Amino acid sequence: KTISLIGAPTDVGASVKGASMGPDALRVAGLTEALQARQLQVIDRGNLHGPANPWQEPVNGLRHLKEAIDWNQAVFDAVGQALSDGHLPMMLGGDHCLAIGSISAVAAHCRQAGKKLRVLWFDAHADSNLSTISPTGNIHGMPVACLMGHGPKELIGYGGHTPAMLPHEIRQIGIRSVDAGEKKFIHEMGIQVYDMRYIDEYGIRNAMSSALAGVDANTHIHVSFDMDCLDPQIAPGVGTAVLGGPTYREAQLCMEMIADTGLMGSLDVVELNPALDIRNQTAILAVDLIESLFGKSTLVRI
Ligand code: DIR
Ligand code: MN
Ligand code: MN
Ligand code: MN
Repeated sequence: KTISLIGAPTDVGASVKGASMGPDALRVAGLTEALQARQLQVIDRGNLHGPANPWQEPVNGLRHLKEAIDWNQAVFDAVGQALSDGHLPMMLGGDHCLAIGSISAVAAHCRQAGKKLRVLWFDAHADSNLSTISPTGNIHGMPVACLMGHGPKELIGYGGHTPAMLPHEIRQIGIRSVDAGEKKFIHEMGIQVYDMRYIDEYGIRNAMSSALAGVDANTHIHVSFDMDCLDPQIAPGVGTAVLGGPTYREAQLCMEMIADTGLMGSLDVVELNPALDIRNQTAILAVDLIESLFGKSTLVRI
């Protein structure tokens, strides 16, 4: 399998500056070389282009809507192209609003190929806001709602199919910051969330085996990895850090359990903010976890 790296250097969906530098920080941390060392073919497509960040206040509850639409269109096209080339797209963010375009493309691909979709959404946040309930107007807090058809019409119609994703197709892991309106939305939609309390009580292994339950040979797993999922002690380079995330070992086990399925078909790595990082350690950690996601393990286990 060939991996297509697609850089999406923007922070239009956020209100903290710096996630736009994420793709290059991952390259500097040796992403391509680490994958090649695992005998994987890598094509680095470079960075997509899109509008600059105008740094404006939200309008009707949405910050930078026009810019987010254009960036997501670029991501949708590039991820769709990689999938139709038979490659595994790895979208390097950029902020998490870009998962709208990325997962819309993956969902379209799954519909066409007759595959089941399972999205594993690693995040400290639920990203299920609506313009009417969001405390910030930041679109990186809204991709899950948009993918389920709740959002501005331009953000919910990529590929001409709304909703792109159904609630039963996603599992959220590591969640610990949910706004009041999001809580209601998640409950009403019936989204399965393995929040930090679940992980504390049942352990990361149970959370992951439950999140992976029901996947089979005909399932396409998409991993949407927000770097702020991780505990800020190990991943300080993010714009909206929240205390109390998974440890290094817990994150490794998540990656290894996904790798064991052999079903991952696409990946987002988002919200890395090099401006807030310490000597690129969060990017280096991301590369380390991505190696595990692609099968690096301490021992031969099978
Ligand atoms: C908050 C923070 N729930 C919002 N969301 C973030 O602005 O909607 N998502 N940081 O990644
Ligand atoms: Mn997120
Ligand atoms: Mn987040
Ligand atoms: Mn109920």
